[in-house]
Amino acid sequence: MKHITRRQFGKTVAATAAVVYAGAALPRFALGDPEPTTLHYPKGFKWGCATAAYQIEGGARDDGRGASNWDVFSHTPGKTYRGDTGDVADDSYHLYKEDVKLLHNLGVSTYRMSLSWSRIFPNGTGQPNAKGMDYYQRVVDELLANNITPYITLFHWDLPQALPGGWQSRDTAKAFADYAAYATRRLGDRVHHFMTTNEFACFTDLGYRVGQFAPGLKLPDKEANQVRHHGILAHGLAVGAIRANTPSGTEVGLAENANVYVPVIESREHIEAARRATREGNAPFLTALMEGKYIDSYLEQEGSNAPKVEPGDMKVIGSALDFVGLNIYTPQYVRADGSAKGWALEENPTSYPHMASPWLTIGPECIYWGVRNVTDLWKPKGIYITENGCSSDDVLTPAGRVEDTDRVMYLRNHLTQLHRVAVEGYPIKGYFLWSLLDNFEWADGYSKRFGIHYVDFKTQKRTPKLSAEWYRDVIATNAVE
Ligand code: GBH
Repeated sequence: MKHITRRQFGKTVAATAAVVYAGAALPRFALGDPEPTTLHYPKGFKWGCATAAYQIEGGARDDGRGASNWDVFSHTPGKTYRGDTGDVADDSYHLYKEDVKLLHNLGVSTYRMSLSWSRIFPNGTGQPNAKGMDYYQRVVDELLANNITPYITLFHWDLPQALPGGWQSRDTAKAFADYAAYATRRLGDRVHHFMTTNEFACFTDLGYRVGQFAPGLKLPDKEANQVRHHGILAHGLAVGAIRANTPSGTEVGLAENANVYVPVIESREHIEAARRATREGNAPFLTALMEGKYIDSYLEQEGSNAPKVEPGDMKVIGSALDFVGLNIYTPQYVRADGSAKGWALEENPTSYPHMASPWLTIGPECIYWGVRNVTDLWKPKGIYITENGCSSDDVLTPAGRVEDTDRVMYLRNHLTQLHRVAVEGYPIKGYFLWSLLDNFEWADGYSKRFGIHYVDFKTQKRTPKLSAEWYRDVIATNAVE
């Protein structure tokens, strides 16, 4: 793909410069730093791709799968773009071997996928459905046969519809732990990395307070805060359930879209402001997990709407983790101010650039500061970027190509910041690109494409985009040129 590497290019420039300017003092770059800009990642760095069950599987009624809240929500008129649903999606339920082949061709060492809870427990609790579990055994075996290590998320938003009250009920947290126990016991001989939940704010606040995601409720603050509490309690209970049902050495974490606070200027005061913002701005979720408590500023802010906590809850919620997974897409800029709080959010100007999804503003430093703030505050044993990627207005040309130059630009810049944080010694272990292939983008239906493989949703044909070619090179060289 490349005709001349930067290394060769650098040598050529240096040789030419030496002839023309022999004897003169030259700027360092002209003398040919052997690899001026090649960014090498640590040895053994894990490169992967991420997906989620409801977004790719389809097969919504196959082999005894029960309905999830997202089946119901997406089939409710007006909830998703043009009424799109995950009934078929990428049909990965039937085409999973093809998808593992895509992963193999990329050369990834890891793959992050999720399980559909209602495939395994059609009613959320009670009798498991053997055929549902069998499907995941097949997928895992196919991955392992291709030397790809599975990282499994137990809950990526598709909640069994049969559970009364959904996340409004504390019993759902217990049901989740039972499901986690069963699924990880069945997979634990072959799978050694599990994530409990994906993005608390999305399945709690967006589902129950804002109403934009399933189940589409707009509850008052007190009830919505209780939903949040049940979400993090479910995580904590599942950590214990997984540990009790898998061999020692199994790694347990989660995938969380913590708000990433980037200092407006990298000066000491703004860096300090961003660190404080990270702790306070993530108080209901990541901070509660890392510290095993709701911090004072959150309790004060919520006052009488604060969640009801039962004895022992916070200890469970604060269960030790083997790694923290961060889903990182966008930055929030923060500056130090004179207030008692010490920080304030900066608003972006209207000219601030974004990708195809309007919310997806571009600020590659979010990768660096996301990892750094979380490490500086809580020193987790390991961190993964469990999602990073973007939507583009991809077009399949008649020649069968997708030239997603903007996605390559987005990814290259984010990986540059990933390199920066790795060489500074932060405990970053791996990176999962969202996503392997175009898929059901929740409320946006099929209108937003996040894949590095283009999917024709009529024929289910997968076509690697330019970004897939580019990512394959990154993985092969363990470097960004
Ligand atoms: C992730 O969420 C999800 O884990 C993944 O399933 C999803 O496909 C991927 O990102 C891409 O979106 O419409 O302005 O109200 C990332 C966090 C939270 C970002 C919800 C979009 C809606 C913003 N997402 N948010 S808006």
